[in-house]
Amino acid sequence: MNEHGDRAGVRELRSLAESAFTEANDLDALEAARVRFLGRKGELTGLLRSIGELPPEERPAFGDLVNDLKLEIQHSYEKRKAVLSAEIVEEDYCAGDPTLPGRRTIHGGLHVLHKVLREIKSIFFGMGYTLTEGPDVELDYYNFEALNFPLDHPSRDLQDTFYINRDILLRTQTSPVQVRYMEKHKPPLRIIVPGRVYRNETPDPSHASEFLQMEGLFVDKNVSLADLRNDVTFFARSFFGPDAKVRFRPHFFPFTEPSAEVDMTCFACRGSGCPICGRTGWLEIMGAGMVHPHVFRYAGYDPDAYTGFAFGMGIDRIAMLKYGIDDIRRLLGNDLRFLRQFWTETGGEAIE
Ligand code: 2NL
Repeated sequence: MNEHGDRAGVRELRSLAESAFTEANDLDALEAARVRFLGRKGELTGLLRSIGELPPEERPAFGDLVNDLKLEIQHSYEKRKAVLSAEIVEEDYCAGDPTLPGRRTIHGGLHVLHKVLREIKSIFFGMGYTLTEGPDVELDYYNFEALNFPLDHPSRDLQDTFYINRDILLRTQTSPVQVRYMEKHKPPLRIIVPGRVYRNETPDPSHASEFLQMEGLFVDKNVSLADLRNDVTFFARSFFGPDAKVRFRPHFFPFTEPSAEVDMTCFACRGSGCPICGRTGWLEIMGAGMVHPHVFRYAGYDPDAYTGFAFGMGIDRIAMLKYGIDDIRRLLGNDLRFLRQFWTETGGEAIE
């Protein structure tokens, strides 16, 4: 053991161990090599025991050297073990017939509502809109007052709105997010606001107590109804097809003036009339209008300096139109037999 007492001995032991591990061709041989070098009665232990033969002042340095050596040998052992174990796994794989088809795994897909929302968002991103979101639980102030709803407006009624207390409610539309955004940002702005909204209605095929809405808001100097028409038409053609025509029907919302409901030529019959469009040739796709000056004042904008348009659409409704779904409650039901119909053939897309 005397030759182990110097640095040359340490180096020699390391290369001996390394070649022993490399030469081990299976886990049993490797284990034998491990016992030989790292075992309780192995070479390393012998080396440590020889510390007694050294003069006391050399012992600490020698101890450090042997400990480092032990770590290195352990490391090369672990490396070789990983290699040999992986080979075993590979052998197992090849034991079967590699030409057999793999087992099908069951995995999810994107919900049809999210697929539709994703497509709509990307169309508006292409037009330069950015996205913003806000709370589902809102103040009455942002949901109604700042949007120019009169105090006695019917939608403020308990019948239509889920109130948490006198001042707090579940938002009935995503517009309160735009009011909050205008308070913090100066024009020009171009935003879309998707989110869940809640209405205390008796559910039926076209009404649910919650649904997805997406609103848009564009504010700058000299924004006009023609700009609104342009963006809405571009959206309809991108989403439903290049032949879509768009028309505005006069309507009333407290937060826009003038206001309109927006129809598009039926994508199924191209306007000639069919069961999908109720034989009118037209489908309603959203509500829209020019932002009411009162709403600008509430948000801190000067209505003499700026104009803007806004629109709002029910994502559920758009999804129902595009995919021929006849009951909005299907979209909340999570019935996989129903939802699977809208996954892609490969079994769906990855979930965001
Ligand atoms: C609909 C109609 C609409 C808006 C939403 C809006 C927001 C602000 C100011 C003015 Cl901050 N207007 N939003 C405007 C017109 C229609 O939604 O039928 N949604 C499902």
